[in-house]
Amino acid sequence: FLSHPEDLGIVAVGFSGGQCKPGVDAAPSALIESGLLSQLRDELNYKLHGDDTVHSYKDLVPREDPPFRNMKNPKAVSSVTERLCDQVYAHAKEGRMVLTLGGDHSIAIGTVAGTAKAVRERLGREMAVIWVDAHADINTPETSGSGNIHGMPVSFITGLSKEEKPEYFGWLKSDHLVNVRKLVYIGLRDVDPGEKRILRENGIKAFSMFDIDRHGIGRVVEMALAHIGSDTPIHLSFDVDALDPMWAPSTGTPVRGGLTLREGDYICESVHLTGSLVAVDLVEVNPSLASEVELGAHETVRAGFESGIPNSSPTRKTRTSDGEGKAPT
Ligand code: 4U7
Ligand code: MN
Ligand code: MN
Ligand code: MN
Repeated sequence: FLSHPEDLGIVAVGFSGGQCKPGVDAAPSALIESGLLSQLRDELNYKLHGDDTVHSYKDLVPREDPPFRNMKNPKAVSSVTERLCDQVYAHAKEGRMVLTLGGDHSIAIGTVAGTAKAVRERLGREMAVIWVDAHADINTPETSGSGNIHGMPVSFITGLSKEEKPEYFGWLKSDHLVNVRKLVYIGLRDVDPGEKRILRENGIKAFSMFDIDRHGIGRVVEMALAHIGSDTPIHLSFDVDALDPMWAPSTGTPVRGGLTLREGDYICESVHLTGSLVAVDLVEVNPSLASEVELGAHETVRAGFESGIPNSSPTRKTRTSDGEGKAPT
């Protein structure tokens, strides 16, 4: 589905307004300083598009932003995601894969909206979303107990949450949305009661940690891809808290009993191998939350990329620096 598979649009989003803990806005710089972009460029031979600057969108954050329908920072999150949607759309419209570095998970409202619209226009198709996360992020403003919008993005991008007012996500139109039948979760283990009801009532496909224990990651990914159907463009939204805190402790809402580092990598590698991947989000890395585990931030930043972007395309050189990272066979 990519007209330029060797091209990668990079969007670095230093935004944390979808939740209350500072620090997640520093993740893109931490990832970039650790060498993510140079690895993509020099080892995986991608041609990178987009400036290396991290966008903070400060000009879009209003002084006054009182809760609206129980949402915290609603105007800020709405206008940041609206701008982000345009940035992602511009890359995707050119037929490039898009990699967005968050930021908290509210930013996926913008990234998914941008790719969904570009995929419709460029290919005349509906896109699928694979949401890898400990959480379902499908609260509506009304079911949310926290009011944090990073727990709501899926409800907005599927149209389950609707709002007319343009400054409160009313900018989302039908061509930005994804069908609930084209949504699949992997890694769930902390789902709110209201979210469980939404998943059930809409028949949404979800593979929890229980399913991974039962079937193994290989079979779960196979079933997830079968549900989406072959020949469907895929947007992968990866919340680092899907990984067990052992591998990714520096995140705002860690939940024990998560994916191993290899299981997380395996998901990314398998999805990439389909050849249908059009966009990836990497979100919820918070380098400042590292007090308990001395090396937590470093480990979490590393987990975000060192083997997370698979080197599985036959057109790319295999990684040689450490003898690892060969394409899966
Ligand atoms: B994340 C939560 F109540 N469900 O809505 C909520 F448990 O992007 C957590 O997955 C949301 O990290 C977590 O606030 C959002 C809570
Ligand atoms: Mn999460
Ligand atoms: Mn999330
Ligand atoms: Mn989180």
